[in-house]
Amino acid sequence: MKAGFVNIFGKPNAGKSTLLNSLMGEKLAIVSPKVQTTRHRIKGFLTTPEYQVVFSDTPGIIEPKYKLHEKMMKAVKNALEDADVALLIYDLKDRDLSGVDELFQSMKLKVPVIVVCNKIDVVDKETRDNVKSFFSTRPYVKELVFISARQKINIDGLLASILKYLPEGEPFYDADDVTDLPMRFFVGEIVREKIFELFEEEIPYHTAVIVQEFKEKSTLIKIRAEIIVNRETQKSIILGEKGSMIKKLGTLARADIEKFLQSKVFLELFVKVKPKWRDNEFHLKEYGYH
Ligand SMILES: Nc1nc2c(ncn2[C@@H]2O[C@H](COP(=O)(O)OP(=O)(O)OP(=O)(O)O)[C@@H](O)[C@H]2O)c(=O)[nH]1
Ligand SMILES: [Mg+2]
Repeated sequence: MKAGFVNIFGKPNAGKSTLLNSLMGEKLAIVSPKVQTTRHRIKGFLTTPEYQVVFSDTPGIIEPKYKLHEKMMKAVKNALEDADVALLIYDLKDRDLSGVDELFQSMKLKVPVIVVCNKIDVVDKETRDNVKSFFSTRPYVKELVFISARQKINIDGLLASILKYLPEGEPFYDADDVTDLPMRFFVGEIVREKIFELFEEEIPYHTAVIVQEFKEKSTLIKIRAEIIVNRETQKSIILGEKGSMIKKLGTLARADIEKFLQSKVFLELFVKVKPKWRDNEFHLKEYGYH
């Protein structure tokens, strides 16, 4: 039996969460075209009779500007420390190849590194060949794999490479478990994903979501979630004219939550203003950023 931690790292928007979902064959992590979507380390357990891979999606690596960012980078650091295999994701659309290379080197990984070049579906052969010859000369790269996380191209090839480096060992988690995070975490994330979808500019970055109530009734699950924002103006944007936006948000979120929980859901959303929550140790803790 093989078992180990395979942790996914990279710059924001590289496709880490999309990759976690493709490897798992189900949607665990939220995805958006904007940077800094993921704020927590999210584990997914892929178990067969031969192996258990504990995948971890992590926030994109950034220079922290708020305490929230510091917490996010702490999650990355923790994942750096317990990895058995590291997947370093490079977005083939990212022109700053040497910057990415510097970042990857600075991580000083002592475990096998697989550089995963993502978004193969949107670049030409010349770009691919250039990237290939570039990474082939880098001493920290054990293996180089080209994929499309979104189009699910070469995910099996990547998994085969991962299994080569996965250590022998007993499973860490129950074969029936897919993750160690509670349902209410994923519910909050789905609401956050819809906020990324519906609102422009800074709104998603000033927002946190906490699920205050999660009650399984006989025919449905009753969920009450709070959307935290920094300012009154942001609250009124989220509410929209006569509550039109929050209604839209609730409809979109509920559809996905029902799919995820495979149950009917009654979803109540509230908006609360907590000035400067992103720099407030107490609030961050309250919203799950430990
Ligand atoms: N064309 C293309 N787009 C992709 C691919 N994989 C991911 N994307 C898109 O890239 C964007 C970012 O994807 P995410 O999975 O959220 O990226 P991430 O690395 O988790 O981003 P952060 O959580 O912000 O660090 C989304 O719009 C995805 O749909 C791919 O293989 N091809
Ligand atoms: Mg992500």
